[in-house]
Amino acid sequence: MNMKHLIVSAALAISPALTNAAIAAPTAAKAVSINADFTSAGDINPKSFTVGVGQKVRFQVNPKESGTGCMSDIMVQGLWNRPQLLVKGKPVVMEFTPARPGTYRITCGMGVDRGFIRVN
Ligand SMILES: [Cu+2]
Repeated sequence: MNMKHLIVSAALAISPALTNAAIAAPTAAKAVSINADFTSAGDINPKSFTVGVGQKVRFQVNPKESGTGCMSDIMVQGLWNRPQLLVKGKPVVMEFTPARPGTYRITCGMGVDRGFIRVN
C-alpha cells in the first residue's frame, strides 16, 4: 500500500463524519444575539447591525420607556413582519434566520425607519 493510497483511504473514512457534522451544525449552532435599548428620545440604540446569511439571529430590544404614537411598535421588514409593542421593562425578542443578503429596515409598524440590519 503506497502513501497516496493511504491518504485516499483516510479521506474516505473521514468524509461521512464531516458530512454529518456539516448538516448538524446549523441546528446545533446558537443564535447570534444583537441587542438594542429603546428610549423615546433616542429611539433604538444602536441602530445598525450586521449578521450573516443563514445565521440564526436573536434580536432583543429593551424598552427603557414605553413607545408612544407612531413609534409605539417595532418590526424588521422582511425578517420579522409582526409589529411588537414597546412597553417599558418588557424585552421584545425577534428571532429569524435571514436566507438572502441585503439591507433589512427596522421600522415602526407603519414602516417609518428607525435602523437596519445588514445581512452579508
Ligand atoms: Cu409609525
